[in-house]
Parts: sequence; structure tokens; C-alpha cells
Amino acid sequence: MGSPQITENPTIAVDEDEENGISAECKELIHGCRKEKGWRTSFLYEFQGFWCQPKEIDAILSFQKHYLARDSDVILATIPKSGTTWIKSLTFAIMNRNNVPVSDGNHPLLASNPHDLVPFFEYKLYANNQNPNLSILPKPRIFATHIPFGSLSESIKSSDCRIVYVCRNPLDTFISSWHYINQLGRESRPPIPLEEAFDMYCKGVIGYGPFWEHMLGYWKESQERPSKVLFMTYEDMKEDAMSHVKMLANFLGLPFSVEEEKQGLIEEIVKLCSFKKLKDLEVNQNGKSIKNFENKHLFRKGEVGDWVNYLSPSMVHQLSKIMDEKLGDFGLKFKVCSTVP
Ligand code: PAP
Repeated sequence: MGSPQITENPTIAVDEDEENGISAECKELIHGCRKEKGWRTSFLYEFQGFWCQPKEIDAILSFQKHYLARDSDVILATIPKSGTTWIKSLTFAIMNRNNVPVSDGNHPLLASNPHDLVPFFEYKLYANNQNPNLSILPKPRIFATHIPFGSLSESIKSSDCRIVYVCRNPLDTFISSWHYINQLGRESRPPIPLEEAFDMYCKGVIGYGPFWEHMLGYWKESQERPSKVLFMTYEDMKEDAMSHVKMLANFLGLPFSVEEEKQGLIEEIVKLCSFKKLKDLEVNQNGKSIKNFENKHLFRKGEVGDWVNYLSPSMVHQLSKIMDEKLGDFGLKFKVCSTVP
């Protein structure tokens, strides 16, 4: 953010800051992109068909140029606020269970936020380093991203690495995003009104949106290549976490043995990664994992259907219609529960 002396024209001050430190290539590129007012930054730019901030675009360019997937890599993909923190914790616990027992009092998930254990390509690995040396990372390498399927690096698509995609009912994702964005900028800017954010969301203007394109990219791939992309929803996971943990372990090629199931390991993983357990940890109450982002804001309510408390009937109607039009033909449906206001 600009200093108080140069905030006479805050839009320009913020805008300059947003472009600060990005590469010349990225600067040139974004000046040719369509732009719209952002939720949290002055602008979002339409880059490769999705909306993004300049610093994210710069990191994505580096990622696309340099990341080389290994067959054993696992990529967790989401659009923000769809269950990223949860799927990171579950996948980490499942894949590392032979290195660190889930019941270990020193389990990494008890002391670190899942975002520290499973790094994002665009916020961590390629954010300040064009070509980080990822070959030194221990196996199993688990990465995360919000990048749409079409813009993943070619090596992800052509290798045997696996992708797990989690999506969430857009009505809830919208409300979760709106709360989060307003928490982040509390000291420096007024909250974005719900109606304004809603209009942008319905136009597809949100980080990595439009949400329908994001979902469809991974959905289609999961239909065509089910051994490559596992598609799960937040709602299904909430309804039956145990069977989803089992499904996830099978997909990752690390099924639970009969012995592990008998010992109750699946239930232990579900408990370790539950909203309540993670939320109450010291690291998630007071820590910061992604620069300037407090971990506590990653754990708000963790419920299905909280949108009923915020959206008017006409908003529900409008967004449901978009969901139907954009996703219905592809067999991707979300429940709009009976408690519509
Ligand atoms: P990110 O994309 O910024 O990392 P992400 O983790 O996808 O965020 O989304 C946060 C949402 O997941 C929050 O939803 P809410 O605003 O509706 O409450 C958060 O509460 C929820 N969440 C975080 N951890 C868990 C968990 N372990 N189980 C279930 N929901 C969770």
C-alpha cells in the first residue's frame, strides 16, 4: 500500500504498488489485457481467459515456463474458498502417514498451517523466484494451485501426475470469498458491499474466475481421464468425509490396508483435519502463512448453506440461473436447499 502522504489518489497509489516488482514481460502483457475493478486490488486482468492480479500473472508465467511435473507429483486444484485448506490437510495426512503417524502429538498439521505444508505454485514457489529448485523437495511432492486446468503447465497434462480438484456450491463460495476479502483489507479500505461483489461474481469477475469455466475445465478432464483428475465437492466431503478420504487415498495410489481401516486410521485423519481441530490450533489462531494473510481468516464457519443468511431471493434466483445455464448441460449440479429465504 502507498504511504499516507501519497494516498491523495488512492487508486493510482494502489495500482502502482500492484505492479511493483513484476517483470517487464508481465507489465507489457497486462497492458494489453482487458481489466475490471478488482475485489481487493484496484484491477483484475483477463489473462488466458481468467481474471487475475498482476503479481499472480507474473508468478503463473514463471510456473508455466519452468515447472516440470514428475509422475509421482500430486496437484491440488481449487478456485479460492472451495475447500483448499481442507483438501491440503487431508492429502498431506494421507500421503505422509507412513512417515508421520497420524496420532503423533508432533504431527506437522498440529504446528503448521496446511498452506505451509502444501505450497501454492503461484503464491509461494513461483511468487518471488522465477525458477525455484523443486528437485530438492522431499517426496511425496504435493503442490496446490488456483490456476484453471487450461493454463496448467504442459508437463502436468502430459505426465502421469495426479490432480485432485475440489469445488463448492458457488452460493457458498461467493459468501466465503466476500467475507474473506473484507477481512483482509479491513484497515486499509472500506468493505466491498455485498451487492457490488455479487454483480462482479455473476459476471465471472473474481480471482481465477469465471467460476463456471474453472469448474468445467477440471470437470471435463475428470470425465475424460478419471485416473488423472479426481473431482470432489466440498458438500459431498462434508456429508461423508470418511468415504471421501478412502476414495482420495485410492486415487492417490495409497489405499488403506484392512489393518489400517480396523485401527480406525481413516476416522483419525478426518478428525485431525476437521474444521474445529484445525481452527483451534495456536498456529491457526495467531499465525500467518501466506504473506499478509492471517491464518485465522481461513477458518470462518466451515458449513454448507451459509448463503441463506446473506443472499436475497432474487440473488439466489440470479446465481442459480447462471449455475444452471453454465453447468447444467454438463451434469454439474449443486443443491439449492429448501431453506431459500
Ligand atoms: P483458500 O482458497 O483461500 O485457501 P479455502 O480453504 O478454499 O480458502 O476456503 C476457506 C473455506 O473453507 C472457509 O469457508 P467459510 O468461509 O464458509 O467458513 C473455511 O471455513 C472452510 N474450511 C477451512 N478449513 C476447513 C476444514 N478443515 N473443514 C471444512 N471447511 C474448512
